[in-house]
Amino acid sequence: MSRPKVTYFDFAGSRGEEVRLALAIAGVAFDDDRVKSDDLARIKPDLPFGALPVFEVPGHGVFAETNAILRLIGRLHGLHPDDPWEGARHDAVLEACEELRQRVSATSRITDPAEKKAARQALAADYIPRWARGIERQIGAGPFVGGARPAVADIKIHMLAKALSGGTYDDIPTTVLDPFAKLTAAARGVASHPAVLAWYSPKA
Ligand SMILES: N[C@@H](CCC(=O)N[C@@H](CS)C(=O)NCC(=O)O)C(=O)O
Repeated sequence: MSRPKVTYFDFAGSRGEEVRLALAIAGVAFDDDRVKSDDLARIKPDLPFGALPVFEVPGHGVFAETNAILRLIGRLHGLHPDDPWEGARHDAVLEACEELRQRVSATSRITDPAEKKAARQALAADYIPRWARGIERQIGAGPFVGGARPAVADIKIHMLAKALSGGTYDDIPTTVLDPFAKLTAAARGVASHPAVLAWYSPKA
């Protein structure tokens, strides 16, 4: 059977990497199509919504919008709840993570350095801790949103935590998530998942 394909930029972060990690944890072999930023203008008109990532499944078409792709992979491979009520709880985490990403990314487009710094400091003082408290309220006994097993919602939490704690954004302290033990445990649980460790281990 032909393999699905993920198309995204060539770096280990953000939306495309969430999709790659979901497939890695699901144990699904896929074509990892990495495009250069310069290629985007050429392929953009053919993308469902003009942006990446996209997920192509032979016989089913090309899917866009990261959270929709994550839910699809999650439902197919036991990484998103079948139960509609529990699914809606996980959906809220996916959407809250995407909102955080959009708010933080928006600061990268601010050209005035002082204004950018102030915007990021404001996020670190208010919005990010509020977001983190909300995420923590969705993690019960843990370590993951749904309990013992990771879901696509946890992959999303991991990717945001990796960006914030990894110093991707100047003026957002890398310690901003440290007070949130449940959130950081979920993120660590994904980072230390055997399939994720294998994904990042040098390929022969
Ligand atoms: N809502 C979309 C946003 C997709 C998006 O903005 N992707 C970025 C890369 S992370 C992109 O393709 N940017 C280039 C562009 O929009 O021209 C999703 O969640 O997938």
